[in-house]
Amino acid sequence: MSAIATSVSNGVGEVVLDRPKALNALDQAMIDDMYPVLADWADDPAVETVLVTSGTDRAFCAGGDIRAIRESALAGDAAAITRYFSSEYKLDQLIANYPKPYVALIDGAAMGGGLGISVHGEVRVVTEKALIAMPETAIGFFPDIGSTYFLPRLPAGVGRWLGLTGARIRGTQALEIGLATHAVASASIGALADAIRGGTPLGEALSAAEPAPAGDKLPLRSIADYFGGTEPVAAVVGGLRGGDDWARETADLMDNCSPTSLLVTAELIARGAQSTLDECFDRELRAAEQITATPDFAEGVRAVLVDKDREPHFEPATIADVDPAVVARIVGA
Ligand code: QUE
Repeated sequence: MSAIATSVSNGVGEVVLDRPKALNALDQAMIDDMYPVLADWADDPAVETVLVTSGTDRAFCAGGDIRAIRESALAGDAAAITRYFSSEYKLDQLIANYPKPYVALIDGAAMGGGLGISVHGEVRVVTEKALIAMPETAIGFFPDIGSTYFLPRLPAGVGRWLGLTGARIRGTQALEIGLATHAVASASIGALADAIRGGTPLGEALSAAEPAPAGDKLPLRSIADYFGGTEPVAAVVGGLRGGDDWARETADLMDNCSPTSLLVTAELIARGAQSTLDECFDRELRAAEQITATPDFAEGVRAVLVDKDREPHFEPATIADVDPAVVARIVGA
């Protein structure tokens, strides 16, 4: 076994994510180990409920193994990249179609690939310490893991806002928009996990948990005003620049992102609104293969995760200079 631990007791199959030094970022071995276990449990009468937890209080799962993907890209190993994303998306699809209650307990960061193994499940429990985001535009990638299906189905503009800006939201805010199904106090998440492990019926265990303290609500009105339409990305940024403090801070977030990623993301979310989940995963796989071969991906991962200088030099550097043919090639037919 890799960085996951699995067990079955009292009708509950549990997966513990345990790669603390990498904030549980999903590597190829974790995906390869997790898939067959979940596939077995789907047909195993001894398993009534699946529980996914983190072995560290530092994170639920920070994302995919983006560093390794960058290494594969720099080495020209396209097959390794295809293997990674196709196995990751296959795992997400298994969870989306899971025949039993699939419960994720999120008490820390859940971003990118971490949302792929939680948001598609039936029950997503967060705490006030949960930090949720799709931050890929900052690394020259795009929101994947089936998010091009669920982002356009969130309340007005919220999906475009999350996907374009990489904004981080809290657990209670994720509940507000339906990404989470329950919000419980971080102090009681251990007791909730123990109750579920002990075979307490899920509904009963959830009702007994202390609710998460209320936090700031999302600025849903502003999000809808700026992101709720179908304007091109350049027009969204222009509108934000002429707006209030929140709007200008939001524009600043987008300034740190790859312009190519921003345009690819807007197009994938627009197409995802009209597609099935399976179509979204297929489109994302082709786009992931294409975009990881571009210099912006290697540069974005370098700036955010390798050198951590957070000063990526994206090319082209402005939205206006991105060739629409390049976006069309990445997004596909
Ligand atoms: C965008 C991403 C990821 C990210 C940051 C982004 C991502 C990812 C990680 C990450 C963070 C800390 C770690 C680690 C990985 O950060 O996918 O191993 O220790 O995995 O802006 O997509």
